[in-house]
Amino acid sequence: MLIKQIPLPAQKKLTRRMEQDFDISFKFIIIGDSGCGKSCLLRRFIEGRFYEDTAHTIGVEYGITVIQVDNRQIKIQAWDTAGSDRFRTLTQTYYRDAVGVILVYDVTNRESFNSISRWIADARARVHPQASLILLGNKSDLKQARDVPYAEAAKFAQDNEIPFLETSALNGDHVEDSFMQIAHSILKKVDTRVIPPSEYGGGILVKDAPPQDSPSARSETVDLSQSSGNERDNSGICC
Ligand SMILES: Nc1nc2c(ncn2[C@@H]2O[C@H](COP(=O)(O)OP(=O)(O)O)[C@@H](O)[C@H]2O)c(=O)[nH]1
Ligand SMILES: [Mg+2]
Repeated sequence: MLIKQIPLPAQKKLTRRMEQDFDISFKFIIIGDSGCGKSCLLRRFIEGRFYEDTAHTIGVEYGITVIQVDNRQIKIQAWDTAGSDRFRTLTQTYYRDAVGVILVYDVTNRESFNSISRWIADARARVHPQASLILLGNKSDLKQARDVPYAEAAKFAQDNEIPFLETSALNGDHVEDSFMQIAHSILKKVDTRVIPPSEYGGGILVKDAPPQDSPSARSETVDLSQSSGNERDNSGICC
Protein backbone atom coordinates (compact mmCIF):
# COMPACT_ATOMS: atom_id res chain seq x y z
CA MET A 1 0.00 0.00 0.00
CA LEU A 2 1.57 3.24 -1.17
CA ILE A 3 0.76 5.24 1.89
CA LYS A 4 2.80 2.87 4.02
CA GLN A 5 5.81 3.15 1.71
CA ILE A 6 6.00 6.88 2.29
CA PRO A 7 7.64 7.66 5.63
CA LEU A 8 5.23 10.36 6.68
CA PRO A 9 5.85 11.27 10.28
CA ALA A 10 2.22 11.95 11.10
CA GLN A 11 -1.18 11.73 9.50
CA LYS A 12 -4.59 12.50 10.73
CA LYS A 13 -8.02 12.10 9.27
CA LEU A 14 -10.79 14.53 10.15
CA THR A 15 -14.36 13.62 9.37
CA ARG A 16 -17.54 15.66 9.56
CA ARG A 17 -20.32 13.70 7.94
CA MET A 18 -21.11 10.17 6.88
CA GLU A 19 -18.64 9.37 4.15
CA GLN A 20 -20.96 6.94 2.36
CA ASP A 21 -23.56 9.62 1.80
CA PHE A 22 -22.40 11.12 -1.51
CA ASP A 23 -22.91 11.14 -5.28
CA ILE A 24 -19.40 12.04 -6.36
CA SER A 25 -16.12 12.66 -4.58
CA PHE A 26 -13.41 15.21 -5.34
CA LYS A 27 -9.86 15.30 -4.09
CA PHE A 28 -8.63 18.74 -2.98
CA ILE A 29 -5.21 19.85 -1.83
CA ILE A 30 -4.47 22.88 0.33
CA ILE A 31 -1.06 24.41 -0.31
CA GLY A 32 0.87 27.52 0.63
CA ASP A 33 3.69 28.64 2.91
CA SER A 34 3.75 27.37 6.44
CA GLY A 35 1.92 29.50 8.97
CA CYS A 36 -0.63 30.95 6.56
CA GLY A 37 -3.47 28.96 8.14
CA LYS A 38 -3.95 25.89 5.94
CA SER A 39 -4.57 23.52 8.84
CA CYS A 40 -6.89 26.02 10.52
CA LEU A 41 -8.86 26.46 7.28
CA LEU A 42 -9.25 22.70 6.93
CA ARG A 43 -10.38 22.36 10.52
CA ARG A 44 -12.76 25.30 10.20
CA PHE A 45 -14.27 23.73 7.09
CA ILE A 46 -14.46 20.18 8.40
CA GLU A 47 -15.17 20.75 12.07
CA GLY A 48 -16.65 24.25 11.99
CA ARG A 49 -14.35 25.63 14.64
CA PHE A 50 -11.05 27.45 15.08
CA TYR A 51 -8.15 25.90 16.92
CA GLU A 52 -6.13 28.70 18.49
CA ASP A 53 -3.04 26.61 18.92
CA THR A 54 -2.58 24.09 16.14
CA ALA A 55 0.75 22.32 16.14
CA HIS A 56 2.56 22.62 12.85
CA THR A 57 1.59 20.03 10.30
CA ILE A 58 4.16 17.34 9.73
CA GLY A 59 3.64 15.42 6.53
CA VAL A 60 -0.02 15.46 5.64
CA GLU A 61 -3.43 15.21 7.13
CA TYR A 62 -6.73 15.08 5.37
CA GLY A 63 -10.32 15.85 6.06
CA ILE A 64 -13.47 14.45 4.56
CA THR A 65 -16.89 15.98 4.47
CA VAL A 66 -19.96 16.01 2.27
CA ILE A 67 -21.43 19.25 0.99
CA GLN A 68 -24.45 19.91 -1.14
CA VAL A 69 -23.86 21.66 -4.46
CA ASP A 70 -26.66 21.98 -7.03
CA ASN A 71 -28.71 19.33 -5.21
CA ARG A 72 -25.84 16.85 -5.37
CA GLN A 73 -23.99 15.39 -2.43
CA ILE A 74 -20.32 16.09 -3.04
CA LYS A 75 -17.78 14.35 -0.91
CA ILE A 76 -14.70 16.48 -0.45
CA GLN A 77 -11.48 14.81 0.50
CA ALA A 78 -9.09 17.64 1.31
CA TRP A 79 -5.40 17.02 1.83
CA ASP A 80 -3.50 19.47 3.96
CA THR A 81 0.12 19.35 2.91
CA ALA A 82 3.02 20.54 4.98
CA GLY A 83 4.56 23.78 3.74
CA SER A 84 8.21 23.27 4.54
CA ASP A 85 10.76 22.44 1.89
CA ARG A 86 11.69 19.40 3.91
CA PHE A 87 8.36 17.78 3.25
CA ARG A 88 7.69 19.21 -0.15
CA THR A 89 9.03 16.22 -2.07
CA LEU A 90 7.16 13.88 0.20
CA THR A 91 3.88 15.63 -0.13
CA GLN A 92 4.09 15.95 -3.90
CA THR A 93 2.72 12.44 -4.12
CA TYR A 94 -0.50 13.86 -2.80
CA TYR A 95 -0.80 16.41 -5.56
CA ARG A 96 -1.45 13.61 -7.99
CA ASP A 97 -4.97 13.55 -9.42
CA ALA A 98 -6.17 16.45 -7.25
CA VAL A 99 -9.01 18.28 -9.01
CA GLY A 100 -9.30 21.13 -6.51
CA VAL A 101 -6.34 23.27 -5.46
CA ILE A 102 -6.67 25.73 -2.61
CA LEU A 103 -3.76 28.16 -2.66
CA VAL A 104 -3.37 29.99 0.62
CA TYR A 105 -1.34 33.01 1.66
CA ASP A 106 -1.51 35.11 4.80
CA VAL A 107 -2.73 38.69 4.22
CA THR A 108 -0.35 39.83 6.99
CA ASN A 109 2.67 38.17 5.41
CA ARG A 110 3.85 39.46 2.05
CA GLU A 111 6.40 36.72 1.66
CA SER A 112 3.63 34.12 1.71
CA PHE A 113 1.88 36.06 -1.07
CA ASN A 114 5.12 36.28 -3.06
CA SER A 115 5.40 32.47 -2.88
CA ILE A 116 2.04 31.91 -4.55
CA SER A 117 3.46 31.91 -8.10
CA ARG A 118 5.76 29.09 -7.10
CA TRP A 119 2.92 27.17 -5.47
CA ILE A 120 0.83 27.60 -8.63
CA ALA A 121 3.67 26.24 -10.75
CA ASP A 122 4.15 23.32 -8.35
CA ALA A 123 0.47 22.49 -8.48
CA ARG A 124 0.00 22.88 -12.21
CA ALA A 125 2.87 20.50 -12.86
CA ARG A 126 1.37 17.73 -10.77
CA VAL A 127 -2.38 17.93 -10.32
CA HIS A 128 -5.12 16.85 -12.69
CA PRO A 129 -4.78 18.90 -15.92
CA GLN A 130 -8.35 20.20 -15.56
CA ALA A 131 -8.08 21.00 -11.85
CA SER A 132 -9.81 24.11 -10.55
CA LEU A 133 -7.72 26.49 -8.48
CA ILE A 134 -8.72 29.15 -5.98
CA LEU A 135 -6.57 31.73 -4.21
CA LEU A 136 -7.32 32.49 -0.56
CA GLY A 137 -5.88 35.41 1.39
CA ASN A 138 -6.32 34.10 4.91
CA LYS A 139 -6.38 35.94 8.28
CA SER A 140 -8.60 38.71 6.91
CA ASP A 141 -9.65 39.38 10.54
CA LEU A 142 -6.19 40.86 11.27
CA LYS A 143 -7.07 44.20 9.75
CA GLN A 144 -4.37 46.24 11.50
CA ALA A 145 -1.59 43.89 10.44
CA ARG A 146 -2.50 43.64 6.76
CA ASP A 147 0.52 43.53 4.47
CA VAL A 148 -1.10 42.58 1.16
CA PRO A 149 -3.82 44.91 -0.17
CA TYR A 150 -7.00 43.21 -1.37
CA ALA A 151 -6.79 44.96 -4.75
CA GLU A 152 -3.26 43.74 -5.40
CA ALA A 153 -4.16 40.11 -4.73
CA ALA A 154 -7.36 40.42 -6.74
CA LYS A 155 -5.37 41.74 -9.70
CA PHE A 156 -2.84 38.92 -9.38
CA ALA A 157 -5.66 36.36 -9.29
CA GLN A 158 -7.32 37.93 -12.29
CA ASP A 159 -4.05 37.89 -14.25
CA ASN A 160 -3.69 34.20 -13.43
CA GLU A 161 -7.38 33.49 -14.11
CA ILE A 162 -7.95 32.11 -10.63
CA PRO A 163 -10.89 33.04 -8.41
CA PHE A 164 -9.92 34.89 -5.24
CA LEU A 165 -11.40 35.29 -1.79
CA GLU A 166 -10.15 36.64 1.49
CA THR A 167 -10.90 34.24 4.33
CA SER A 168 -10.62 34.00 8.07
CA ALA A 169 -10.27 30.59 9.65
CA LEU A 170 -10.71 32.44 12.94
CA ASN A 171 -14.17 33.85 12.34
CA GLY A 172 -15.11 31.58 9.42
CA ASP A 173 -15.49 34.34 6.81
CA HIS A 174 -15.72 32.86 3.29
CA VAL A 175 -14.24 29.51 4.33
CA GLU A 176 -17.25 27.42 3.35
CA ASP A 177 -17.78 29.66 0.28
CA SER A 178 -14.30 28.90 -0.97
CA PHE A 179 -14.75 25.12 -0.81
CA MET A 180 -18.24 25.41 -2.32
CA GLN A 181 -16.97 27.58 -5.16
CA ILE A 182 -14.27 25.18 -6.16
CA ALA A 183 -16.55 22.13 -5.84
CA HIS A 184 -19.09 23.89 -8.03
CA SER A 185 -16.43 24.62 -10.64
CA ILE A 186 -15.31 20.97 -10.76
CA LEU A 187 -18.88 19.71 -10.86
CA LYS A 188 -19.52 21.93 -13.85
CA LYS A 189 -16.52 20.44 -15.64
CA VAL A 190 -17.81 16.95 -14.87
CA ASP A 191 -21.37 17.72 -15.99
CA THR A 192 -20.24 19.37 -19.22
CA ARG A 193 -17.68 16.63 -19.84
CA VAL A 194 -14.77 19.05 -19.86
CA ILE A 195 -13.56 16.24 -17.61
CA PRO A 196 -14.98 13.05 -19.18
CA PRO A 197 -15.23 9.87 -17.07
CA SER A 198 -12.17 8.44 -18.80
CA GLU A 199 -10.13 11.24 -17.20
CA TYR A 200 -11.48 11.04 -13.67
CA GLY A 201 -8.32 9.36 -12.35
CA GLY A 202 -8.14 9.08 -8.59
CA GLY A 203 -9.26 12.65 -7.96
CA ILE A 204 -12.88 12.08 -8.96
CA LEU A 205 -14.75 9.06 -7.68
CA VAL A 206 -18.33 8.26 -8.47
CA LYS A 207 -20.11 6.40 -5.71
CA ASP A 208 -20.10 2.64 -6.24
CA ALA A 209 -17.48 2.86 -8.99
CA PRO A 210 -14.49 0.56 -8.47
CA PRO A 211 -11.70 2.24 -6.45
CA GLN A 212 -9.00 3.98 -8.46
CA ASP A 213 -5.32 3.32 -8.14
CA SER A 214 -4.38 6.48 -6.32
CA PRO A 215 -3.20 7.62 -2.91
CA SER A 216 -6.52 9.30 -2.22
CA ALA A 217 -8.48 6.14 -2.83
CA ARG A 218 -6.09 3.93 -0.94
CA SER A 219 -5.74 6.18 2.02
CA GLU A 220 -9.23 5.34 3.11
CA THR A 221 -8.08 1.86 3.96
CA VAL A 222 -5.88 3.32 6.68
CA ASP A 223 -7.72 4.14 9.88
CA LEU A 224 -6.07 7.28 11.17
CA SER A 225 -9.09 8.62 12.97
CA GLN A 226 -7.74 7.63 16.38
CA SER A 227 -4.63 9.73 15.91
CA SER A 228 -4.29 12.33 18.63
CA GLY A 229 -3.37 15.21 16.34
CA ASN A 230 -0.33 16.78 14.80
CA GLU A 231 2.97 15.66 16.16
CA ARG A 232 6.47 16.90 15.99
CA ASP A 233 9.11 14.55 14.75
CA ASN A 234 12.21 13.75 16.73
CA SER A 235 14.32 16.37 15.03
CA GLY A 236 11.95 19.09 16.19
CA ILE A 237 11.80 20.40 12.63
CA CYS A 238 8.33 21.35 11.63
CA CYS A 239 6.67 23.40 9.00
N1 LIG B 1 -5.99 35.72 13.29
C1 LIG B 1 -5.95 34.58 12.59
N2 LIG B 1 -5.03 33.65 12.85
C2 LIG B 1 -5.04 32.53 12.11
C3 LIG B 1 -5.99 32.30 11.09
N3 LIG B 1 -5.74 31.10 10.53
C4 LIG B 1 -4.69 30.60 11.19
N4 LIG B 1 -4.26 31.44 12.14
C5 LIG B 1 -3.12 31.25 13.03
O1 LIG B 1 -1.97 31.15 12.23
C6 LIG B 1 -1.06 30.17 12.75
C7 LIG B 1 -0.74 29.14 11.70
O2 LIG B 1 -1.92 28.42 11.36
P1 LIG B 1 -1.82 26.95 10.72
O3 LIG B 1 -3.19 26.55 10.34
O4 LIG B 1 -1.06 26.04 11.61
O5 LIG B 1 -0.94 27.26 9.41
P2 LIG B 1 -0.34 26.24 8.34
O6 LIG B 1 1.10 26.08 8.67
O7 LIG B 1 -0.53 26.92 7.02
O8 LIG B 1 -1.10 24.97 8.45
C8 LIG B 1 -1.74 29.60 13.99
O9 LIG B 1 -1.20 30.26 15.13
C9 LIG B 1 -3.20 29.94 13.83
O10 LIG B 1 -3.84 30.12 15.06
C10 LIG B 1 -6.96 33.31 10.83
O11 LIG B 1 -7.83 33.24 9.95
N5 LIG B 1 -6.89 34.45 11.61
MG1 LIG C 1 -0.44 23.05 8.85
